[in-house]
Amino acid sequence: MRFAVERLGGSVMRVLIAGVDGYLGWPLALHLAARGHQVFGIDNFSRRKNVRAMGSWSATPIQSMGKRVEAAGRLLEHDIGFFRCDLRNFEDVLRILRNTRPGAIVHLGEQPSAPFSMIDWKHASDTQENNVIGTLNLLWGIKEACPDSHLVKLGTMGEYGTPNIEIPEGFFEIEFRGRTDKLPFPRQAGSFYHLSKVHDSANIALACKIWGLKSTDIMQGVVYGTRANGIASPSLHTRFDFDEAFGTVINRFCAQAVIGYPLSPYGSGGQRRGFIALPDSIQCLTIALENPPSEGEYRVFNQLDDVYGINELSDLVVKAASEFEIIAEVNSVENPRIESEKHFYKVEHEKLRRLGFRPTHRIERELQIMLGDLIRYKHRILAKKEVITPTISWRGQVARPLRIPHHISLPEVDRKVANLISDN
Ligand code: USQ
Repeated sequence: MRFAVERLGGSVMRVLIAGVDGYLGWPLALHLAARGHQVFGIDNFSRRKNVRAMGSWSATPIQSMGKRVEAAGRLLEHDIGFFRCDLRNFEDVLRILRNTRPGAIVHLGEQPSAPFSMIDWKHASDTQENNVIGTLNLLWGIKEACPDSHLVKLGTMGEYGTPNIEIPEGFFEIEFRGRTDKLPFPRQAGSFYHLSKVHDSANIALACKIWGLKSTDIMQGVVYGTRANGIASPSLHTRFDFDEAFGTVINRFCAQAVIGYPLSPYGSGGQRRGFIALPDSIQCLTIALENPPSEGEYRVFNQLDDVYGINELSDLVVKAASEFEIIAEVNSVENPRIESEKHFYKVEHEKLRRLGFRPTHRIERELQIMLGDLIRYKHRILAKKEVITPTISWRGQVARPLRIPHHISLPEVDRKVANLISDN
């Protein structure tokens, strides 16, 4: 079906979210719909499959996509369109872009876990194929179907690594042997996952340069939290992972505290990273969408609220847990990754603030909200507690036998996709 392409008033847009079933995708869909945008989502449900393959599940019980869309309609009067689609299938991507003709596309549809990409060659190559080819297909699809639309692409702060100088927003002035230039800041990724996003960035910059597309490449820090605007009822929950591959560090620390499992800083815990709470990530993506770059522009935003050390975070979670009368212990484990544990880390992150980004809460408040929510789902974390201990090693050895089958393919292109699209 071809959607009616009526003129939308003011700054209201048709927005296509790739990865709408994910941790960020679903709350972003609710938030954008509440702001009056016409929202369509696509997903291949690989996140659900891959978390299942890790032997885990979301601590917050989440609904099927059909029920999510139905609940958003019933409870919030949002009309969110959905297509099942694998971004690796170019014909399907092109057909959806032609039918929906979005003014903006938010690309969150990638395999997001560094440990998952380090399991073995199969997971490394599946991650890079899914992420790099998926993004390349979107770029070619946009060129063919909707070259004026704005691509908001989720990159990662991990593209830059941890250099011994301040990290600028994408580009820096450099003087070398008497000449100066403004160049992309060097990328030094630490996993095959993070490196897939480096490749994406290079492809997007090229597409903007040669075809005049416009894109915002978001270098996002580690996200944490259970809530965002619009999650008005348990049937609208977003997912919350805590396993060693898909759980990010603050989320894992909170889940660990709730079930009385020691918090797990890796190594000496001196690693420093940028962090942003879930509602603030949604706020920033919305700001990027509603303030597009000009034609042909490739711009980079560093999207984070603040920088913390891992030990500092475990202290904050211990303190927040004590307010719920939970005595959380900390027990650092041998670092399964190869990364600096003591390093300089300073990040420029002004562009989003200049466009109006204001953090919703201090981290202490966000931790209270998270712990309060997770206590309700303690039984679900307890039921899967064996997925918490890290077993995937960057050195290629697995600390103990993996629970997961050795060669999990990301899902094959689902033949139902074509039917679903022609049905619509
Ligand atoms: N860490 C611990 N203990 C744990 C888990 C992690 O000390 O139990 C440490 C890691 O060693 C690392 C830091 O916490 O130094 C961050 O690890 P993470 O698993 O929270 O995040 P990371 O693997 O870097 O990836 C996550 C998301 C990814 C996103 C990235 C942003 O999974 O999709 O791109 O955060 S960033 O880290 O800024 O590159």
